[in-house]
Amino acid sequence: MTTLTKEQMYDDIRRWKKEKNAVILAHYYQVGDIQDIADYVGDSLALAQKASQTDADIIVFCGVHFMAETAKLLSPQKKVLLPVMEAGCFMANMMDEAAIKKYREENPDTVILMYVNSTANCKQYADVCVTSSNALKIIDYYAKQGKKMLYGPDKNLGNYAMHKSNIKMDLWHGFCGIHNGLKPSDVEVAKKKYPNALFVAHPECNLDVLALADYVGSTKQLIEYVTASDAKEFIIGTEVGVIHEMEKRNPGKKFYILSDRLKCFEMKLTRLEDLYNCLKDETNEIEISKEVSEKAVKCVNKMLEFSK
Ligand code: CIZ
Ligand code: SF4
Repeated sequence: MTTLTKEQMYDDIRRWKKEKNAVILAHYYQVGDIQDIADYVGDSLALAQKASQTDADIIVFCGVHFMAETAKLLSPQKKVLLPVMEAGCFMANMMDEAAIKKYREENPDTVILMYVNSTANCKQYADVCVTSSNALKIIDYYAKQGKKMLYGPDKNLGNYAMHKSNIKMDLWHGFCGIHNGLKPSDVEVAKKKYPNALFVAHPECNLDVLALADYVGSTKQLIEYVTASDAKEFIIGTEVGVIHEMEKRNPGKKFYILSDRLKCFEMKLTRLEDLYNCLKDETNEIEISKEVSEKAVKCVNKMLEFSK
């Protein structure tokens, strides 16, 4: 247990970053104190791009395990540290390596589109990776080629893409426990309470919730939407951490979280103290075998080609 104040921890972190040539990447779902000291805050696509471009020797990834793994896939020669090793992702854990391997073997001609929220072990069997920021574009590309497709593990984003683009894909039956738990009645209650607010939602929510949204998008897209909008109040249908960046960019606008349940326990495991200790001691290094890494990185690179 450290008894340092936040500012004292920030001072040490800044000093170590310079001394060690380290960079701190943080996801929008992290607590505000971590977002505020990070070099880059973003969604998993932007953070993967940063990880592939940085010339730092150490990347401290404040997020969940699959995100740090993605950074390691793109920078195998760098030390990638995850402050809390147990911080996983409910959805990523819903795809089992043996099951996707079997699907690959039985469906050699199907394009496997793998949501970035998946383990490196599973990514080995994918043709292309996608995030919520680029999923529609990449799915559309393969649909236009008349390819048979599997999308997973998130059935909700898959259903949303099929609904938007009028295409068919096989879907894995994974979901995010936090977004999937939202109900249209939650939206109706919030809209009554805040009648002037627009409702924005993440595509990891069910279609019946998305049908009530004024705008659907990834965290980055939601942040950009509320910033560009003339409206002054918003009901937020994604993990509560995004509100930190929304408020920073939009003083004067009001943001209401749709439900108190929109808190990712895994993302919130990481406290400033964990980042502090991790950078100080250089602990919790992500390791991926060369064999897995060489296969899994291909689908991530393929995605980055689409995102240039
Ligand atoms: O892709 C990401 O970073 C996630 C998990 C959500 C989002 O929409 O940004
Ligand atoms: Fe995974 Fe859901 Fe947490 Fe995102 S919010 S990291 S999908 S459990």
